[in-house]
Amino acid sequence: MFQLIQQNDGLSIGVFGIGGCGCNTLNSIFEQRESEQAHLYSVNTDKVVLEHTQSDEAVLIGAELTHGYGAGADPKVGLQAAEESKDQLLTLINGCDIILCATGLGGGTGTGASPYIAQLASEQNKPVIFVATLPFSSEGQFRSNIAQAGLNELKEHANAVITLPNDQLIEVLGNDIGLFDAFKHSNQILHSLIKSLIDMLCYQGLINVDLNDFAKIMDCQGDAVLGVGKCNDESELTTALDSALNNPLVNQVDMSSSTGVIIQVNCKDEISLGSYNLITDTVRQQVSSNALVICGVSKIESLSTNYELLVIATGASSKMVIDDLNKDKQPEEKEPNKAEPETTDIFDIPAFIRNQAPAPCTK
Ligand SMILES: Nc1nc2c(ncn2[C@@H]2O[C@H](COP(=O)(O)OP(=O)(O)OP(=O)(O)O)[C@@H](O)[C@H]2O)c(=O)[nH]1
Ligand SMILES: [Mg+2]
Repeated sequence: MFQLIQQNDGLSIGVFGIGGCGCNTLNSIFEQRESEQAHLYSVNTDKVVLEHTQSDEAVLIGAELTHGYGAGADPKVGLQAAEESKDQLLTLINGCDIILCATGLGGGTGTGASPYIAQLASEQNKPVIFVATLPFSSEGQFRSNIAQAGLNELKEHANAVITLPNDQLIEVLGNDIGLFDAFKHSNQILHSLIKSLIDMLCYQGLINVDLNDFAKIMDCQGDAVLGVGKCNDESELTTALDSALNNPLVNQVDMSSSTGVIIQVNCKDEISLGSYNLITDTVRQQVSSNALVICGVSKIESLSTNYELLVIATGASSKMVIDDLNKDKQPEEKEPNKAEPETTDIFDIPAFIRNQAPAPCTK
């Protein structure tokens, strides 16, 4: 059980990007960061990636073990690297009230270091939430197995693990979208989940969800659902709620067994009592009748849309496991979302692909 904290005024949120994917996500969070209460920490065995990641503090883990050259898709090396840098990680963890992490499972650093970081955080009684990608089937069974083992371990230590299977990027965005644009899209989702959590915890609400409420919900054992929906018109709130609960890029979890839920409504101006009740009732009906339901409402003038809904449900059982994702699937014929063409910087290229090219040798 977490220690109770009086108020969220001085709340400090540590956002850790672990491994190549986690660092990519951090870059997008850094560019759009609004809250000074969120501190961004990039954690990697790969020195070059760290040098190109925007964060408040870069932590090169396992410098003696890997000499800054990555964990070579070996989670054991990722774990040993994190163990080597335990003191530095603990100092950062102890400076935070809550830990939010982004990582990609299937490589060495993210898969090996993440469960260890989650364990360190939970030993310090800090709530710790992960958003993690699962590898494409096309990356092979080896990475898939690594990811599954890492996910199981991560679930043992983290309060909540939200997974985004990369395969679902193909299903949703279509086969024709460029790989880098697909990753950007996925990183944007990782980012928006983390940003909504930060907003909920940092802005003083009219009806406030604070760290104590949050910790109570995070204490529920089991799988977690976390979704964000946005809209401009009050009449679209139910559609926004639906997209929060059914984001096709996020692994689906059966909410009917959830035992704890937070529903956070952020609005630029105001929300009618009727709409507020409709949202809370709709969510309440989808979870266990005994579930603890906590609702919050905040007025945030800087929102990008008029309304933003965040739903976190914990204590549920997962419908889908990674093996299901690796079965042969025929992607539905869908009009791929045409992403805006954007220039691609070398460091927009996911590290696990980039690393297949010879590394610049600085030794
Ligand atoms: N959605 C998304 N997935 C990514 C991205 N980068 C990597 N991945 C996925 O994450 C998995 C792990 O890759 P990395 O994060 O580069 O690996 P790492 O944790 O740095 O591990 P090592 O490089 O082996 O030390 C890959 O197999 C990909 O499936 C990204 O930017 N977005
Ligand atoms: Mg890497």
